[in-house]
Amino acid sequence: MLLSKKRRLLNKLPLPGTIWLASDIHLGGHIPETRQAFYEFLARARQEADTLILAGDIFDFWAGDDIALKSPEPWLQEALQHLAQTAAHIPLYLMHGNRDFLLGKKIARHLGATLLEDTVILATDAGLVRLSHGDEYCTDDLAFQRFRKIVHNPFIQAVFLALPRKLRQSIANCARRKSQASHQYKNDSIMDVSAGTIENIFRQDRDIHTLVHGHTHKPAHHEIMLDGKRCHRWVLPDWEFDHGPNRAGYIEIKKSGTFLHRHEGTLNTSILKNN
Ligand code: LP5
Ligand code: MN
Repeated sequence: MLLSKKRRLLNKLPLPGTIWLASDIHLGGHIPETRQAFYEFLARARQEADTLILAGDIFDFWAGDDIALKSPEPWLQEALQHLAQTAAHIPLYLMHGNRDFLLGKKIARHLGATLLEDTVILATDAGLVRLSHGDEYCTDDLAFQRFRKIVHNPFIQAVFLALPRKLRQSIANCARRKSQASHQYKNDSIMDVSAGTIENIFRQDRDIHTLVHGHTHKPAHHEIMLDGKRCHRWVLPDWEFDHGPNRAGYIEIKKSGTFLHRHEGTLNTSILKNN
């Protein structure tokens, strides 16, 4: 009984039609080519999708809605305009990532978008899909989970958001530098999702056969048999057109199935899982 009650507590979002999901674009002032590629993606989504969900790490970091609403840098102003234009055409949903967990209701309202909880169950034409950014699944990365617990504390967030804008941006930049530095000494495997955590998610809820998440920058479709249940884990691609080989992509969910569309270098590939 607890389980079904827990499931009922998870936000269930009925989304008929064609859903496009993307994450880990890490929009910032330093990546003009990536921004342009993303704006072209948004224009296609407005034409071809019924709903667009941006599942976290949309921005390189987010230090408060007030910065975007009162005095955005030109690149951010432009990005917000493209997002608002998209939300004016199709329902746009935003989810927190580990970079932009401070995205608030004010900016969502300003864009005409809806801010989702950190985990949501999508009721789609292809069945139920559990969606989250994915950083919470990286449970082997104890330093990150400690950091995450601290910065998700409402009091800590309130104190941070009350700081002057410049100080918040310095702290965020410092956090970004420390994070990048910490990757040097972290084993790649602990920066991926924990297999045990993923299995527990599927075991906890018999109705969930499909997980979608981003964060790990390891786009793929994983299929696992668990207690006789065929389970699918889809990982969203990250986006990069300014440093190194181009990469991007999105997941499309519709009646005919789930598709992982990837752009890598000059290659475009799609993986399809029929329902
Ligand atoms: O983000 P990425 O891909 O580099 O790595 C992530 C994890 N790192 C993070 C940290 C973010 O990058 C920081 C983004 C800016 C946040 C803005 C607000 C900051 C303050 C808010 C207060 C309410 O998420 C990384 C994982 C990796 O994914 C893979 O999963 O390993 O985890 C870490 O790097 C955690 C580090 O091990 C320890 C924390 C470093 C940050 C310390 C911040 C100190 C603040 C500075 C004060 C002057
Ligand atoms: Mn992330």
